Amino acid sequence: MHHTINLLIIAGGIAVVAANAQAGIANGGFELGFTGWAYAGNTGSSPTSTIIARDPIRMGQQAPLSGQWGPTEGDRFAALWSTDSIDQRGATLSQRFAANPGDVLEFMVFYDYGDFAPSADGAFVRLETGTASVDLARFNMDAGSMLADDTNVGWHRVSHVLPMSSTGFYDLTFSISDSDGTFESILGVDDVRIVPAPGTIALLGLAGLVVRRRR
Ligand SMILES: [Ca+2]
Ligand SMILES: [Ca+2]
Ligand SMILES: [Ca+2]
Repeated sequence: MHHTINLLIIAGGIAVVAANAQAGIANGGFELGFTGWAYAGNTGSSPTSTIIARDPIRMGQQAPLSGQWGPTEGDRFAALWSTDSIDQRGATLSQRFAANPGDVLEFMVFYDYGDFAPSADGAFVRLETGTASVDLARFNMDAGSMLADDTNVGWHRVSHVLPMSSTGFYDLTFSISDSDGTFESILGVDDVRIVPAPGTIALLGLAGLVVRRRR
C-alpha cells in the first residue's frame, strides 16, 4: 500500500517537470540577436562578436586600452551601452520565463565602466517574482558597488537558485544608465540559462527505481 502512495506522489512530480519542459530562457546565448528578448535604448549596435573596451580620455592623458570583449558562448553576446555616443542615456534587456522554484538561473556578465568620478554610470541585473525583487549584480548603484575610474569587471558567472514566484513566472532584466550623457560604459551578457534543480533530477531517478521495483 505504501508503495502505491509513493508512486502517485512521484508521478505528480514528473507531471510538473513535463509541464515546464519547454520553459526556460529563449535564445539565452544571443546567437539569434535579440529574438525572445524585450529591449530598449542603446542596444542597436549589439550583439556583435567583439567590442573594444571603453576607457575614458582624460585631460592630458588617455587610459590604456584594455583590449576587446568577445562572447563566452557561441559567436555573439548582448552589449548594453550607456550612451553609444547617441542621445539616449541607457539600455534595458529583459525576458519573462517559466521555471520551477529550486531551478538555478545562470548567466555570464561583464561591466566595462568607461567613465570616471563623479560620473558613475550604473548598471544592474534584476530578478522579479511578482512580490519580490532581488538584484543579482550591481555596478555603481550605491556605495557598496562603486567602482574605481575606468574599471573593467571581467566576464564572470552568476548563479541564483530561483525562489517561489507569486505569478508563476520570473522577470529578468539587465539595465544600464548613463550619469552625464557622455563617456559610455558597457554591460555585457551571454549564456543565460536555467539549470534544473538537482532535486528534480534525483526525483526522476527515484521514479525509475520505483518502477523497476514494482516489476
Ligand atoms: Ca553567445
Ligand atoms: Ca573601462
Ligand atoms: Ca558616462
